[in-house]
Amino acid sequence: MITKESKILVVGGAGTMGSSTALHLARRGYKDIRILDMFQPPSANSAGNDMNKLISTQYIDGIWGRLALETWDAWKSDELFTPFLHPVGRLDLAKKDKRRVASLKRQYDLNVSAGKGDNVEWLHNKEDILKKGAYLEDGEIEGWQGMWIRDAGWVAARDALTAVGAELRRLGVKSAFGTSGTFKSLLLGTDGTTVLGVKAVDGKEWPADLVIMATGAWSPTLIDLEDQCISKCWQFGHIRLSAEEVDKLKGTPTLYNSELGFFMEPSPEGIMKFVNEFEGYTRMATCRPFGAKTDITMSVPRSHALNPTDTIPEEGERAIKDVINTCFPQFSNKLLFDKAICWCTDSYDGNWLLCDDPRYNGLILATGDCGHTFKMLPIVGKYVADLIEGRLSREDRDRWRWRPEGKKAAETGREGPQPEDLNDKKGWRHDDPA
Ligand code: FSA
Repeated sequence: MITKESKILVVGGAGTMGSSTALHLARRGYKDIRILDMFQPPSANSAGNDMNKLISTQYIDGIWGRLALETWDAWKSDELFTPFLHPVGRLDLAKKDKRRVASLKRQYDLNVSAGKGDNVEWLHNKEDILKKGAYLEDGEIEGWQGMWIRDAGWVAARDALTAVGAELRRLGVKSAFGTSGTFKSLLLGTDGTTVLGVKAVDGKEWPADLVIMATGAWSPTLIDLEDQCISKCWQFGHIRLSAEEVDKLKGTPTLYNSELGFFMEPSPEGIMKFVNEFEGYTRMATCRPFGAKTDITMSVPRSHALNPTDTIPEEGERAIKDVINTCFPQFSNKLLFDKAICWCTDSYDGNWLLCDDPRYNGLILATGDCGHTFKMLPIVGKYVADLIEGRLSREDRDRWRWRPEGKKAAETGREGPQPEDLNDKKGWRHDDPA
């Protein structure tokens, strides 16, 4: 029985799901929470440790639609988060692929039939698009179509994570970082199933009544998840704009094109991030997560923070430049810098794995998704807290349950081809020229 006095450890507590979980628990009055992480908030291993992330509300059907509306309200009303929301709207566009245009049109129609027609506008052609995003006037966007979404924009991701970290300290949440905050194994009772705490890589033992693993892309490498999640990486780079160029882009809608990539307005200092959209890369390697009897070959993240000379594959750089050249040919000679990969873990059906781990007593998993969780920073921890308190609705409990009986993570429900492997790509690794 978990009470407000119970000792709770949040592993990965300086990342997105972990810090949100610690926040909701602390706000509910839990008194003995400790976050463990390799890095202080904002964890340098977290995909959320990024200048900006997209946020949007057009996914009207399904669970991500429901959560998107809830989180939009939270970013707008929770004083901890409001400074980081930039509600500039979104252009969600497709180049030529008829299936993608049709899927956007379906979303548009759903919004209209749900009485949310004022949140979206269908853009039939370049002329319509330019009315919402004049910044694309030099872009090669002939034949593009799609929709504009009003309740959308971007969030200052790293700054928001930093603010949550500071709030956790203010609320009395304890922490441990470095080797004594880095998970090595669970501590189990003599029955082999009761969780008594966590052992860190330096041997430090942290006793606990409840352990929450919110370890993002590292989750499958730390606890045997029986193939329910597959970690993959995506890549991004930045360019530097002049004050005049920044001025022109200030407050403009974000642009997402599932056949190409996405971007948001630059920072006031003139740094603009560009991302190409694709199915991500795996990095197959061998490891032995806690609970596995033998080594397992799986996709294993490689921390950019621990390998700061890593950049991105040559083909990724070409794909990112393609986004820039297509949308802003006038920026095509700018240097792409701060190129990096970041890691997410997809569950095979795209839903969170947010449940009690049935193999143990006192272990909760909060991981796995389909690339949509950063925008849930204000609310995801509420669901973890509800799970702990037995208040999660039956439907949500079922959706996010332990479910190794499903398809395997490698057959992830995403559209498009299966991911290729980073080991086969050139140009990203600079410490080992062989
Ligand atoms: O519309 C969106 O909010 C894009 S999610 C961002 C993203 O980069 C994905 O596009 C990518 O495929 C991966 O899931 C990581 O997250």
